[in-house]
Amino acid sequence: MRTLGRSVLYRQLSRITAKFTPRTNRVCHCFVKFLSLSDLYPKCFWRTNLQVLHNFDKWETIAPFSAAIFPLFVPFWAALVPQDRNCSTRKSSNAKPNGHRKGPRGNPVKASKKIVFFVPSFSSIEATAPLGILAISTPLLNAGYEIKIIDSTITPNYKRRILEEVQDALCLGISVVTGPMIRDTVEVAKAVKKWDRDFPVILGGWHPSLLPGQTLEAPYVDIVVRAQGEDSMLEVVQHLQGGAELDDVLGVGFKRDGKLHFTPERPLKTLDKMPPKAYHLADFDAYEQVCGRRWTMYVSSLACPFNCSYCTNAGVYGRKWNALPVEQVVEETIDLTRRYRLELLWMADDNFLVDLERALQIAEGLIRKGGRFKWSVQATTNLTARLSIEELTLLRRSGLHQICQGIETASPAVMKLMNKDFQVLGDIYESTERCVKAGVIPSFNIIFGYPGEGVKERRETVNFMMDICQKFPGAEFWTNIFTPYPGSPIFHQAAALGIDVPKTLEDWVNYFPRYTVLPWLKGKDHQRVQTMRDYLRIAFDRAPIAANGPGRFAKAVQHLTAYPARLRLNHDFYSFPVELWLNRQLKNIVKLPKPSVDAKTMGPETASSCT
Ligand code: B12
Ligand code: SF4
Repeated sequence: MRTLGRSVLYRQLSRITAKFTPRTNRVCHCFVKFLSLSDLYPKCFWRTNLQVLHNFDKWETIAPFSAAIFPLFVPFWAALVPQDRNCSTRKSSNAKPNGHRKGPRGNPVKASKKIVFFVPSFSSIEATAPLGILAISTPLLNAGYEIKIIDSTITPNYKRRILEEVQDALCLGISVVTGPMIRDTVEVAKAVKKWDRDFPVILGGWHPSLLPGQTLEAPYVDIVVRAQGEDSMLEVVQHLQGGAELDDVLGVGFKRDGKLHFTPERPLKTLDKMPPKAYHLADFDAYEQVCGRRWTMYVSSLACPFNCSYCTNAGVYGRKWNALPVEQVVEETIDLTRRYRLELLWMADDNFLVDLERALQIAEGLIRKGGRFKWSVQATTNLTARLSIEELTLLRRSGLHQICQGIETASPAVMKLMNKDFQVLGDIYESTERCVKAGVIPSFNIIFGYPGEGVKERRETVNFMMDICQKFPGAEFWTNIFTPYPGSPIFHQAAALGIDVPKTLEDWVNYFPRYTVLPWLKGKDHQRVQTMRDYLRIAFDRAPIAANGPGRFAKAVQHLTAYPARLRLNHDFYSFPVELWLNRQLKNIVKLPKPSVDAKTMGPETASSCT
């Protein structure tokens, strides 16, 4: 019998023998192992027989006797279950055995009400609860399902834990973003399929939403859920349980007769129509241990009215900005932070300041109701620039401590190419000054290597960064290398730009903006930009969410190296990077926590996807 058959067998066997004494249990296991290794009978045979045995409650009494005579009855039993002869240990069939429920490939699945979710680790120690999974869990819980979440960020033996948890579950759901998260996803999905190839594996989140076809092509993926998953996931599991086909579930893809099928898109729902997220499922103590800070994300508004050419947002949310009512945001955030003793809320809104009035009312509400937590938002530079010093002070009083803004470039030419001409550099200076005065950290993101960015344009950006940081101490910058994400407007040009676009789900593992190598930014040029980014990292202070960052000693040395780093950046000189070497040595002495998926193990040379 194949490994697959054996695993099904053991699963059934453990259920039957759960109530036995350990000794009888061991004897039964050895006996069945012996028979199964002899490869005498197909999987379906074992499954049917064991199901019969499962319903027999005097098993304990007759076990030793039946063990002895069991082989004699085997052929007769087999004859009694002719309908199951259709199934094979080698290839799944679409025949629906009488009385059995049907999985995505037409195979029988269990009637369990347990759903297992896997969250592959983000390449970051900014660890907290996975909002996507908490969002889709609420409708499932309301419908009586049991949820088990395994997040590899906080679960050391996550693969083993998943294999244990799926034993009595209906399906496994995985949440995936393009990039290193796919590595754990593939590993886990393959392991589950090795255990039982008929066990349904469902992928949802940004990557499957943007590339549903390619994701579903992977042999270890049965179903993909596109975009918002709250309603789709509930319908999928209900269909799996009822043995129904998924054709009438909107927004999903599935396999039938070896072919991929996709249902029409599910219309997007506005945020106020969505149920609250099941935060109570999150193990905040465990996240705090990894991250050093007790925090979570909260979504108060959805989508963004802009359409920057490198961004995937419009591809999923279609620029239809919508938001929760002010009172709901105030009540929920205060309740959330009190209930779970959280010190920080990170608004995962794509552009929090679209409705300025609303933002100010939230601040007033938090002050009035006694909110005692820090919060931070993401917003475009032009919308941040609308805030007066009084308004920023009000926001600060309510706990707002940081506004993250995607400048991405300070070159007007590249800004145009990025479809970001709503951004005015002069305004950024003024709003940064006001932020710093009001005590709100202005935090900026930069993308290097955008198509059309040459040495001159890159220099414009670095000069701008240096200027801002020197004029307004406290302002911070985070940099990345351009990575064309599927679903973004620029992605259509990727092939024409010479980018070798990944062809399979697994190929996307190394797609990561910290290391991307581009046809126009490779070899020595790429190395130079990476070294420059390293100097930008140590030249000015920045505060990551994770408090488990460098200790005081490491920070002191960083301050010592900051001055030479700024000199280098001002003069565009990066040879003999001794300060970086010093920093690295320090990191080896002062051990920092590491995420379980560490993209830093990928050198640029392995980031083949964009070369
Ligand atoms: C918070 C966040 C982060 C945090 C995550 C913190 C944490 N511990 O979770 C941090 C800062 C670490 C982060 C890092 C990165 N991020 Co990010 N991040 C986000 C952000 C702003 C919010 C995500 C969120 O929680 N949303 C709220 C929940 C409710 O929505 P959701 O996750 O989309 O889930 C819904 C559906 O997708 C679906 N769903 C989700 N999972 C599942 C699973 C199943 C089984 C099913 C059925 C459905 C389903 O149902 C949910 C409810 O409707 C999004 C932008 C956005 N608007 O979503 C970007 C976003 C996800 N990030 C993105 C990127 C690119 C990155 C980075 C590469 C950035 C970088 N420069 O390093 C890294 C990737 C790191 C990695 N994974 O390897 C892109 C992803 C694009 C893509 N193609 O995948 C996004 C979309 C931003 C953008 N517009 O481009 N990110
Ligand atoms: S990058 Fe930011 S501003 Fe631009 S479309 Fe995406 S979310 Fe909106």
